[in-house]
Amino acid sequence: MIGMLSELAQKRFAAFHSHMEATDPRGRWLVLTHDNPDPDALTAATILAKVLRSGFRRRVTTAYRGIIGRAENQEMVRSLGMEFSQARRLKRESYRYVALVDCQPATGNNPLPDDLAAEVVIDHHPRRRRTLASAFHDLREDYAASATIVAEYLLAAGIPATRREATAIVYAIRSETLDFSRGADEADKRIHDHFSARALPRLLGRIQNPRLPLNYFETLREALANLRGVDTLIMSRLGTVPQPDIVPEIADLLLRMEGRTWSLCSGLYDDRVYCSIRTTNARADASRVMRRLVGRRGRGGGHGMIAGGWIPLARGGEAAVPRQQDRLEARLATILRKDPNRIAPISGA
Ligand SMILES: [Mn+2]
Repeated sequence: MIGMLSELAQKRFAAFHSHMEATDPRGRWLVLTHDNPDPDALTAATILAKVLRSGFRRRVTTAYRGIIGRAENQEMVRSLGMEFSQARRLKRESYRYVALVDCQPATGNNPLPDDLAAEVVIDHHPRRRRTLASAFHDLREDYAASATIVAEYLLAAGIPATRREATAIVYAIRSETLDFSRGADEADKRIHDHFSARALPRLLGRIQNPRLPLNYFETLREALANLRGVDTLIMSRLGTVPQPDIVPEIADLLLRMEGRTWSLCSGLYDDRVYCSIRTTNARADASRVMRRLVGRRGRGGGHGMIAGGWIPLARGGEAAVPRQQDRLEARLATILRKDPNRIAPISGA
């Protein structure tokens, strides 16, 4: 098992191990994901909790803020028996240590207050300066999934995974890489293949093809009715969405259109206009594009070919959203050096 870990992975786990030895064994741990967690975040938290419990005998609670929106993700939590609390129902004082997975401190996308330091940060997004203030951080930008990092901890610690945990790891890596169609590291492939043998195919099938609510189809119809584009950029916009994860899902779908290399989708949820961008360009920095797009009033991040973010809903409420979306779309066109005046509706007719 250890043989399949790179030197880097072994070194990082050794560092994690000695860091853990220096923490108080009686201290309770709170493991937090990013808001509206995706399969990678849910799996990374679940597996890190397992490592802390089985490898270090710690008491651990896993939690998130927001909602688990996609039917796939709800099915994953249900069929794999993942246990998560709502962060807002917990008292911060009950926990001695906080670990962040698949996100970093002071980015606005997780429940850790900006003035509190995390004990442990494990992530694969580009490093933020504030993360360096946390006692231990393991950031691997080359990895496609945070789940891969913690799965390596599991192997390094010699802790066997249950078949459900193996299923979670496999699904996290597949969904984060869109079945390996976008950037994965050798480590992601090795971990995926290793745990595949123990994954439960029927549960995996159920998670990948869950039943979908009517509002999913209604949102899809709205997205298809609002297609706009210029050159290789394709965009769509939604009004109020039933759950925010539909926005990146539509951005993924739009990028599959022939001849398009960038996509944008936006939609309103809870006083925020969420936006997602995707690109087929493996050398692009979608995260930087997103941060320029949302500007100082919004928050955004990502890695390589995918990024997400939001801007606050403007005064005027829901009625103001189309104008905000006009501005977002024009701005993205400009950032990508396309003429915003040439943005036009797209139809197959
Ligand atoms: Mn991730």
